[in-house]
Amino acid sequence: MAEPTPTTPPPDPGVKLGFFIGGLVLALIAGFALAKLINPVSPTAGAQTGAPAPSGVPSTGDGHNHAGPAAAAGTDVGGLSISSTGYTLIPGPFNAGQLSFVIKGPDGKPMTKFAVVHEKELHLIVVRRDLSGYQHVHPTMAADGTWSVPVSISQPGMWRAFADFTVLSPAGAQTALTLGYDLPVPGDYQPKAIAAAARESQVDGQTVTYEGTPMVGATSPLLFRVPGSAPLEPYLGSFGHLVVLREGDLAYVHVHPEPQLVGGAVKFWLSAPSPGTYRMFFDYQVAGKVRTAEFTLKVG
Ligand SMILES: [Cu+2]
Repeated sequence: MAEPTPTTPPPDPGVKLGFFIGGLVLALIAGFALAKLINPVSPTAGAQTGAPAPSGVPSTGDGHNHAGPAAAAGTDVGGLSISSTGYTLIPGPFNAGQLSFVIKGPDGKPMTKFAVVHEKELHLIVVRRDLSGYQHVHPTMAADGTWSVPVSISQPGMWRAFADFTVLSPAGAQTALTLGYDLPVPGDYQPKAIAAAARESQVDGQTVTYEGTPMVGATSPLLFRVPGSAPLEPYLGSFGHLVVLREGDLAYVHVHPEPQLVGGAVKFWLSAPSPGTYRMFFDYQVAGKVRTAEFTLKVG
């Protein structure tokens, strides 16, 4: 397969809300490829604040804009902090099978209004600090703003949870955030070495590949394929979701998806925030089953 050629820039992130078409992608989440509807504002600790969505604009499948690819280069990470732009994640009880938290707003009260992004109000990524044990789950919120979800955290070590969401202020303003916090699991921690960099990954008997060469300071396309499998299916409003975490500090790198398959591949746009080693987690669905392919990526 040919390397993707010259990088067509992603859609202009400065596009105004009124020009949004479902799935138009702008400059996540999230690390994960969450589409969120917001104005272009320089990211601060992974935060984006924007105006309320005009009525009639669907709240799912909208572009997710973490400032422009160029403007964001080198800075577009989240998840390093438990608090950002007035919003703070307050961890609740945690054990190996369940975790919970609330998101408090600037007034100190739990937030209860969240925008639906990629079909969910909040996406939670859990991974051990050695980048093993990746899980992508969707907590449910109680009426008082307490989020909770079953997780499978049985291996000892320090784990990290990333809550990726867009909160709605009482006035309707949207703030997209990724807040991260640690989950200590007692026991004899034997960190796993990160796998060597590779463009191919095996999951459940399926081979998953990617093309593209992410760089620092430029936004580059990444195309993921599952050759030989049944066609990729939409999952949470997109043909795939990509979470990219930086080894060393687990910065959550925002990735920007294209809404449609491109030549059978799921296409993302990624600007590496720095040189270093990254672990990419590609969630995709084939024949009704969601799997995650993992890749180590080295950026020089
Ligand atoms: Cu999710």
